[in-house]
Amino acid sequence: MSKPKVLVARAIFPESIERLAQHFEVESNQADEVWSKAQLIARLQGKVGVFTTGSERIDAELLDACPGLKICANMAVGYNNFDTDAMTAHGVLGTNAPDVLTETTADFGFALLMATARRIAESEHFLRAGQWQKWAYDMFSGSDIHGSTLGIIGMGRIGQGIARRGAHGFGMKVIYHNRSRLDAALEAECKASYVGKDELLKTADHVVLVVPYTPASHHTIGAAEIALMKPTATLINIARGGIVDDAALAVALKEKRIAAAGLDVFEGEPKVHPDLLTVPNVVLTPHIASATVPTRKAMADLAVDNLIGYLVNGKPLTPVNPAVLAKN
Ligand code: 8YV
Repeated sequence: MSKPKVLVARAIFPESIERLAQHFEVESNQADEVWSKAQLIARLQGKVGVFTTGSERIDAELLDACPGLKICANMAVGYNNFDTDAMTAHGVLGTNAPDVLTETTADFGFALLMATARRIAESEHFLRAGQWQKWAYDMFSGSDIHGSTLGIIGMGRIGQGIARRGAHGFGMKVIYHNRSRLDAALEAECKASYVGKDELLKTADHVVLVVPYTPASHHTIGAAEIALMKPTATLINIARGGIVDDAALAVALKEKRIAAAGLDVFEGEPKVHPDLLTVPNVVLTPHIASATVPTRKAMADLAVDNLIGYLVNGKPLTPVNPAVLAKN
């Protein structure tokens, strides 16, 4: 009997493909070509499953053109590349990769915060450019992390990880804003207090964004929100492009309305707003918050486990639209 066919849309660990090949006929993209939607649709013909990253958009147009598709397994915790309503309507399951990246991503959020507040990237560029001629009392003075107020917008698993690092490791006062308040035990463990969004923006020395992207969270931070922040504040976005209005942020950084920003995600990435590339007080990284070898392997493993779990055993591990399972 021939094996069911799956597509791996981007280059991935060879061992992930080997695991899939034990159960499926696999078409992969180890050349890591960036396929257009039409190319993705063409490759999906005859496939029952697809291994996606956050880059492939799965929407009604694609689903209409791929009637045999049963599951899209994302190697990402975020799944704003999925139109989950359309997927559910088409009976296509989506899965994501939660938990396995929480601590790695929280580490990175903290690293980006420290690099931004202590002007590490900016000063390193200065040194490399041969501009360091003498020491000066005010050279690259930044803002303190220890003892400062950390404001976290989006208090899911990664937000909680950042809160723990700030409160327990650096003696920070942690405030947070979230769609729903954490239960008292979790608040106590994270040493975090719930506040309204405006209060958080007004009082935090460092604001870290960790909210999922949805139409409702689009431009959570724009010019009006930046205007509430302290002129000495830093802003960190490890959530998704589109959570921050990048054009408004570039203006605010240029005019020093806030001290600095650290961005791992961008509106329309991999393109970056040109004005962000010219302001010195921003640290820019190419969407690498989850990028350690063990974590990326764990994320890939979970996506593979979801494909095998659903297509072979009928039991996906981390479905994002479980209504599809109820229908079957
Ligand atoms: C991924 C991420 O590396 O998991 C997420 O939501 O943003 C990153 O960890 C990226 O989406 C590529 O799949």
